[in-house]
Amino acid sequence: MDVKLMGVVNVTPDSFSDGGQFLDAEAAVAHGRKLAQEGAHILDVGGESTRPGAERVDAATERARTEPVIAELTVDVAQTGHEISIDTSKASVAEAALEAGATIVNDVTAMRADPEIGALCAEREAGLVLMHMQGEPRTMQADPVYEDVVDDVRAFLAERLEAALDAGVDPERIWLDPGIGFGKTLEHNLELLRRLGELRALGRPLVVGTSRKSFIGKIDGSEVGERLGGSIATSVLAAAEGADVLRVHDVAEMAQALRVASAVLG
Ligand code: PMM
Repeated sequence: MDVKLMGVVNVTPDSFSDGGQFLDAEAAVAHGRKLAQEGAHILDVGGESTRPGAERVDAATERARTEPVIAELTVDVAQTGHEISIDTSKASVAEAALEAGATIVNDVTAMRADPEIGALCAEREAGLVLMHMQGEPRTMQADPVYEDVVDDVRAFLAERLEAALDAGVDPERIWLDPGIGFGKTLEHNLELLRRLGELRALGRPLVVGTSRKSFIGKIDGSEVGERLGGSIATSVLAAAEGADVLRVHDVAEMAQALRVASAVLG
């Protein structure tokens, strides 16, 4: 399994998984360094929570949270070789992040919130992660409905991939993500993980983020801080189904799980 790890560095007061922990820039930088040393290939820095029900943050706040953290983490890149992504849906925040040293934009709205993100990535030769979400974070868990969740997600990602190519983004630098937990019931999430391989037909590498998400708690009643086992199980299975990048909070544990799973599979 040749899979890369994207380590999560949330600089937000309210992310569902680690909200408030790293709001302080110095703490976020220290956390990012730790994840890089543990083997993260990409550090995903975010300044706006996308948790279900979250309110939107203005661009200035988001930028003030993320830009200094990215600038600091960029200094280490030569040593650890990681890339930095900015988890944002706003072109102005993405632009500041790319200026500060990020090389990938991770957009959970797949350029729907701000179409300028495509042109920006094209111009700066940046990578772009396009994620599926039904609805928006404030309302997405209300009553998600699909005809066939895998077919619907695949059609959406195919359309967004075309839009990114039309904007001039380098085809080799586009990743696609089914958006586990974004406008999906437990069954939808499980179905997507089970049939993840079908999304390979899109011809682009897949990013998958299950880490600490609430669907794990729906299975066994675990609280957010008690979901490492479920995060590992779903991530290893996603890797076996063909995920190329796993977005995770616990990099050291996930790296070990993947090493061992790879050794067993041979
Ligand atoms: N999940 C969250 C935030 N950003 N980006 C991508 N590409 N994929 C995800 O699954 C994803 C994301 C929510 O998790 P967090 O609040 O723990 O960061």
